[in-house]
Amino acid sequence: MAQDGPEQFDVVVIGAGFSGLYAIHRLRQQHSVVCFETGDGVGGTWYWNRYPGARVDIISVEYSYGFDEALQQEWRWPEYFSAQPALEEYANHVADRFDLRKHIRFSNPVTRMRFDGKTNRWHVHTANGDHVEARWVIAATGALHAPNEPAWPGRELFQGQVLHTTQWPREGMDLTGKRVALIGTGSTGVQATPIIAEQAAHLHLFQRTPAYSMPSGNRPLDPEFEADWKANYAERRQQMLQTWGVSLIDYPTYSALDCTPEQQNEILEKAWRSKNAFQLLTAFSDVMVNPAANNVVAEFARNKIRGIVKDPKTAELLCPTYPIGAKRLGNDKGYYEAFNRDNVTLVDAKSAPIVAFTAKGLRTTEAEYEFDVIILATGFDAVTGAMSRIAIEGVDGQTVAERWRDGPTTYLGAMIAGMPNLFMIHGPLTPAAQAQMITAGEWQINWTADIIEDLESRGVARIDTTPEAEQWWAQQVDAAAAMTVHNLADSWYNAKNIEGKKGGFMIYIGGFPEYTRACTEAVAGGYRGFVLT
Ligand code: N01
Repeated sequence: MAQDGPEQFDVVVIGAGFSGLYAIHRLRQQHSVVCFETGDGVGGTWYWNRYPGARVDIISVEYSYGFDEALQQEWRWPEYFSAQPALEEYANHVADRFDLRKHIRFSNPVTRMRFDGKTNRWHVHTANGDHVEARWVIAATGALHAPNEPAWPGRELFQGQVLHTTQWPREGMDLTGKRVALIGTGSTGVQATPIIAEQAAHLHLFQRTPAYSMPSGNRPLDPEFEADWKANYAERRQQMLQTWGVSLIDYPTYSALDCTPEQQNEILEKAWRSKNAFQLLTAFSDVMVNPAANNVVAEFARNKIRGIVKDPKTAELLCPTYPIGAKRLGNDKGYYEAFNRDNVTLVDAKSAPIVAFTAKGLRTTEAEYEFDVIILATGFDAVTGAMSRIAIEGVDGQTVAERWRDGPTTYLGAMIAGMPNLFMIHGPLTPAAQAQMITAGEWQINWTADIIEDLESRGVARIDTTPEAEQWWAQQVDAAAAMTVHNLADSWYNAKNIEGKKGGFMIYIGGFPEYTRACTEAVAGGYRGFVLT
């Protein structure tokens, strides 16, 4: 029978990444749920990012769901740091195991949404022409989803292939014998470089800002280590939530400046070899908050680069001058070593920026280069991009993109004033990628679902927040960022990775316990900062 008007649901979930999948699972216990996903499969970040070398930098036993004891006991991770295929396989397993696919409409991105203030329901429209109405929307759209592709002229002229790292073909790409340009030296470029270098006839890596990176130390998962985790999983998950980044790495209490140079070096050598991605940043208590302490670690890392890279000029060009950790620390398997190969050339795209695509390759202010393939590892319109690119219209007709023109405003990273009943997971001004995202996402989804269930039990149809609450939260976010070295570099953390993008610090870095305390206290304090009607 033909249906009149929009389909009715209690909840729309946007995105079937790791957070979206758990949101479906949690919410559908008491609600009708539909999820719209842009891709044709589940996994979000780990669906899109299949470039060579894509791998997580958090140990697999942590970077996984904790909501189901049987799942975490039965699942076997092959390696300490999971590669993209293992993470995508896990997402697919979870979708099947918990029968989530029936709620998901694939290849069907949400294009626009409008809140109807009379019915207190969202009208959600998609690319395939779906129109649904729901009381609640959970946007699990991903902090690193919308690609940043520099708008150099002439892309249509280029006779070879050009692609962003999120557009890597599922069947892979054979780069054997190809002249390849890789642009960008963030975590993505750092991971892809050594693998592409092995395949390509020649790789030119275009570097605008050098990267700090340390060896990932990936290895097959030790069965004893795995058994120990599985025997203590529930307790460890709780402990993780009590740590700054939702990860059980060592957090020492001593300052770098209280150690002799010999002690500093010994500690840093141990951290370098620790096989734990972030151990350099937590080698001392003050690496991220004291520029002098930071410089001890930064100089150690620069000396590692000078020690690995044989050509002194290339080594110096690879040495960053900003504080280590201010931009995301890379995690690699042979990044610096790749520059010792004859078929790898580092191009300084800072002193001679890329200005155009040409029929045969790229032009910088200084030279022309010929390529068969150009790979853009140029990152993301991070944190805000995925939401701003959907036309989301709130109570006063203003869209999210308009509201965020000068930077994102949110309360607790979860709600936007004037956009009632819309909750974001890993939204702007949450800890996002500074916390281990699967466990942090589960926490945020549970907090959100508890709110929805509580409001429904009390007959409350609408929850909103206020500009004052947003302002208060912005102050907390800025104060936390100001205590660190993060603003001493331009990055996606502070919206300075894209020319013209506005905004202050995009994520809350006061630590996950502080974040959850603020969220929990707001609700316990009578929904402080929210407006219920
Ligand atoms: O993106 P990025 P990413 N001309 O923004 C350069 C997570 N992640 O995809 O630094 C020339 O960090 C840009 O230069 P600059 C992780 O959270 C995790 O690498 O702006 N170059 C930069 O070098 C990470 O932080 C993992 O001067 C241009 C690069 O492109 C986040 O994702 C792995 C340019 C972009 O670096 C994003 O990482 C991968 C231009 N016009 C990603 N525009 C792991 O878990 C940009 N660039 C290990």
